[in-house]
Amino acid sequence: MAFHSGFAAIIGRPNVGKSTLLNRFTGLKVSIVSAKPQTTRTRVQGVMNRPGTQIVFVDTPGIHQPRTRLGEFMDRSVSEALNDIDALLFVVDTSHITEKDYELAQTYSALRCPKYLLLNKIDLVKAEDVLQAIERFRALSYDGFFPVSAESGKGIDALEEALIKAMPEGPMYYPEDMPTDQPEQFICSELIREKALRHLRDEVPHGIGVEILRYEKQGDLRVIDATMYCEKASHKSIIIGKGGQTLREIGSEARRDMEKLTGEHIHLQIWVKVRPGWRDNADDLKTLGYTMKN
Ligand SMILES: Nc1nc2c(ncn2[C@@H]2O[C@H](COP(=O)(O)OP(=O)(O)OP(=O)(O)O)[C@@H](O)[C@H]2O)c(=O)[nH]1
Ligand SMILES: [Mg+2]
Repeated sequence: MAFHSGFAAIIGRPNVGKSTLLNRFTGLKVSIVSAKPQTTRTRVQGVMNRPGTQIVFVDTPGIHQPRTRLGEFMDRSVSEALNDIDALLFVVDTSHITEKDYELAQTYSALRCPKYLLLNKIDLVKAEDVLQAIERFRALSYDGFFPVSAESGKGIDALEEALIKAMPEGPMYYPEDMPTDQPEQFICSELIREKALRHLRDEVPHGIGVEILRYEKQGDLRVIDATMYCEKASHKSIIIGKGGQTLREIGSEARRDMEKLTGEHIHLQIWVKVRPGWRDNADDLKTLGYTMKN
């Protein structure tokens, strides 16, 4: 029997659960998740293998009005993710649907590929609210409306079945043992940013960028040295915290996740540096990997 495969882009406003969904399909944490908007900054691919089918899911940054060059890069990452796709997953947070969701859902309904509207976070709302939400979107030209919970997995099977049916004949894009296009080292830098997003408030975590300076195997140990950039001296002291407490917590949580990811023992050291305006500096963006690869 012929093999079926394709690319499915996951798009939507910030914080609706796109990365959580990608990780669920991949069965592995390849994209970081946080309760703060604009967590994802780049395109991240996660692969799902089923007998006779491979689907490459493409996680994207939340669609927002860019205010910095980093924001513009994020915006471009979304547009580029829509090139040559075989399916579109437009995601909304059912517990918090806004006018912008309708506007975007309408815009993307013009794309010419199978399109699915996902009502995520249904664990947070009543069943009747889900039905009401579907009714409001139903006039738009989507091929299916799926109530799901990316977090609990509810509704995911039905969605998966529809997607598998929609995939055209095609090659295996990734070997079966390769769940993502992201290098392990990049995921490690992202894990540091994820913990920073979780521990820090207001604008501090959004101004953070992480660069890995050393990623080295030494006997049984992997030694990782990372620099965390922030935008102001006052942010640096917040990140470090009283007696170094906050940075220590960020570091040890990141290290635990890195060990889970790599199966290795890890020695992690993080330095914090102030680099004003890096989100608008082309060289800094390049250093941190926020440039288009093609
Ligand atoms: N209750 C509930 N929370 C969810 C669900 N899916 C995601 N979340 C939470 O929603 C928040 C945002 O999730 P992400 O996956 O980071 O959202 P995102 O759309 O990738 O966000 P950006 O990368 O900022 O655009 C996190 O706190 C998740 O744990 C869900 O099905 N139910
Ligand atoms: Mg995300």
